[in-house]
Formats: sequence, structure tokens, C-alpha cells
Amino acid sequence: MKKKALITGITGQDGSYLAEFLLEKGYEVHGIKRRASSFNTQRIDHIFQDPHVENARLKLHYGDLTDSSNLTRIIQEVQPDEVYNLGAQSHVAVSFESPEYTADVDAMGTLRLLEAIRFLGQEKRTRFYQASTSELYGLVQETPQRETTPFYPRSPYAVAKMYAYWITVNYREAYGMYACNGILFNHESPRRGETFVTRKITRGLANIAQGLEPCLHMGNMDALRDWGHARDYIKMQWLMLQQDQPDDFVIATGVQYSVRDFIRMAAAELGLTLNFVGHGVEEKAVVAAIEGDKSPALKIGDIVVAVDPRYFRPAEVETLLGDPSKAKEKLGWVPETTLAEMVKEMVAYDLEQAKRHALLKTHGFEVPVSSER
Ligand code: NDP
Ligand code: GDR
Repeated sequence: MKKKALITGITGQDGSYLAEFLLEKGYEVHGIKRRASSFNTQRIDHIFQDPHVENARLKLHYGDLTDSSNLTRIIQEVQPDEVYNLGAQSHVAVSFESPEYTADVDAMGTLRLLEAIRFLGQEKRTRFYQASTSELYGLVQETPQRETTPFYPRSPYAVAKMYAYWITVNYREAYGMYACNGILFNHESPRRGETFVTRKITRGLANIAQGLEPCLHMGNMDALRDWGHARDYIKMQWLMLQQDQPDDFVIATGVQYSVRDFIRMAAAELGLTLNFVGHGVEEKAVVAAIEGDKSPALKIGDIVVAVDPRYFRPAEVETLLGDPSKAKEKLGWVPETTLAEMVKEMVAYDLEQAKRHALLKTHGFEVPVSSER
């Protein structure tokens, strides 16, 4: 019998990689997608299977984490062996703008799913993965952060995810469910949403290099993060559900860089050396050297990055660094992609897109490409 997995958030970065991975493993994959006024399935269009074709193994259901009746119906219909709860309002800065909605989706949505599984009497057969986060550590109490480090959330997003973390533990302890938290540190890819910092940088600098945008406006460039590749991290999500006993795991690389470091690395991929001048909101990055003809639209002295306080957060998470020892020992976790390799992949992808837009522009077609969203 084919195993069945249900993924909330299948249209997102992680959901798309996980769906690919599970299809390769022979699973029947069900995904919940939200109704939107325009298409929101770009990340999974390449694995889409026509539902009219016999034995299609990817099936999409309309649904929303704010709607328990629909979650219960989908779980009843699908009878999944594994549920991966990746759906979320996942943007930390946006959670300050929409705190109640974020709590509804990220905290209550998790409860709704767990309760649907229990209500349908499937708590002993359905394994549950919760997308927990390093944001739980917020104002860090210990470095590096491990499974036992106390939480100190710093945003409505992190507070909502803290509820989701504990309700997952609670359903494991109270009802004997196989339920796990993956405490994942930041992970990125060419499929990362355009408003998260890494993608904003690779896309913005690629656009600037092609003359499509003048300058990239950034928030706190001193923030330190432990960045890995999403493709590596989703394998661990699956592996957590294949153990004898359910448990919670930190997944991280154990290496930390600043946002400024990331900008430097992405610029270097585009053949640019940047000089950071000024402090705080006055800080700017100026092109100090250009290698070959990689960035034809730029000249030495151009300002390509400037600080805009609009991107500062009401409460910031300044530093995150994970200790993945437990996952190494029990799951055999080894990050396969270095940050340098990931930056290269992301820049190559965004440069390709930027070149296409630049070509269209030279033929009189204006394509809106701004990274300022
Ligand atoms: P994305 O933002 O790329 O994807 C989020 C997914 O959730 C999208 O499919 C989105 O749908 C869906 N979604 C949003 N709101 C709802 C809703 N109300 N009901 C149902 N689905 C909804 O996130 P990632 O793939 O990067 O992250 C996956 C999960 O892991 C998230 O829960 C995130 O909080 C968590 N996480 C992510 C980390 C990271 O570094 N990427 C690190 C740690 C945890 P749509 O496409 O329609 O917007
Ligand atoms: P984060 O990711 O908040 O860690 O949450 P993000 O990439 O948004 O920010 C990382 C750091 O960069 C700083 N920063 C900026 N961030 C954005 N988005 N835009 C900017 O212009 C900018 N300038 C500086 C931020 O202040 C922050 O310190 C991500 C999400 O995927 C969560 O869902 C997930 O739980 C955590 O990672 C782990």
C-alpha cells in the first residue's frame, strides 16, 4: 500500500520541496491550497498531475487553516499516514501588522489539525509534523541554541508558533500521538518568498546588476542568522516521522553569518565588491570594484544598498545559532549545502530572471520587478 501524506502549505517553499521528495519516495501526496484571486501554485506547477489521469499521486484540496470543518473533512477523506503542518503566515515582520490573523493560522490552525485527527479517531495511526522555528528562541538565553534552550519569543509570529509547539507536545503526551516538532533554523532557496531577506538580496542585486532597479533598501544588516538550504531541511522533516519514538529536533548548520555578510557574498557572485560606509540608518554599500563585465549596468561608486528604517522590526531577533547535535546523532543529519553554494544557486536563478526582464525591457516591454514590497 502506498503511504499517504497530507501537506498544509504545499504551495510554499518547503511544501514544494517536500512534495517533490515524497513523490519520489512513492507516496500519494495530498496538499491543501488556499483559494486566491490569482494562481498561487507556481512552486508546484512542475509536479502537477492532471486529476483526470488514472493513478495521479499529487492531489490538491482547497482549504484553510482557519477553517476546522474543512480540515476535518479533508483528513476524513484522505486518511493520511503522515500530516506535515507547514502552512503558516510565516513572515515575522508581517505578524506585527496582522497579529490576530497570525495567531489564528499559526497557533489555532495547528490545534485545529491535531483536534481533527483526534476527533476522527486517527490519533494512533496518523503521524504529525509541526513546523516549529528558531524564532522561538528570540531573545536568546543560551548560545548555541539546542532543544533544551528556554524560549523567549519576540514577535506575534513567534508567540503563535510557541503555542503550536506546546500543543504538539501536549497531544503527544495526552493522547499518545506520534507528533514531532522540527525546530528549524532559517532555510532558503531560489523558491524562498521574495520578501524574506536572502531572496530580497539575491533578487534585488540581480535586478540592480541588470539596470532594472536603482538600489536595495534594507533593515537591520547586523542581524545574525544560521542559514541552510530548504532542500536539505525537508528531508529531516520526513525522517522525524520515520523513527520508533516521536521527538523534537533542532535542525541547523551550526554556522552563523550577518545579513551584511550575505549581501557581500551575493554581490561577489555578481562580480561586485562592495564597500559599506556610514553607520545605522546612514549606512550604504557602494560598488568598490567590478569583475569583468558581469554587471554591465553598474559603475564603481554606485550606491547599491541603503538602510530604510521601515524594515526595522518593533522587536528584533538579533542573533540565532543552532546546535544540531541531537539530529546528527539520532537522525544522521549532515547539511549537504554550504551557504556559499546556496548563495551561488540563488543568485544564478535570480540573475536568469533579471536577464529575461532586461531583454523584455530592451524590446519595449516594461515588467515591474521592484524588490521593495
Ligand atoms: P512559506 O511562506 O513559503 O509558505 C507558507 C505556506 O503556508 C504557503 O503554502 C501558504 O499558502 C500557506 N498558508 C498561509 N496561510 C495559510 C492559511 N491560512 N491556511 C492554509 N495555508 C496557509 O513558508 P516556508 O515554506 O518557508 O515555511 C514552511 C513552514 O515552516 C512555515 O510554517 C514556517 O513558519 C516554518 N518555518 C520556516 C522556516 C524557514 O526558514 N523557511 C524556518 C522555521 C520554520 P500561499 O502560497 O497561498 O500563500
Ligand atoms: P526571519 O527571516 O525573520 O528570521 O524569519 P527574514 O529573512 O525575514 O529576516 C532575517 C533577518 O534579516 C533582517 N533584515 C530583513 N528582513 C527582511 N525580511 N527584509 C529586509 O529588508 C531586512 N533587512 C534586514 C531581519 O530584521 C531579520 O533579523 C524566517 C521566516 O522564514 C520564519 O517563518 C522562520 O520561522 C524563521 O525564518 C526561522
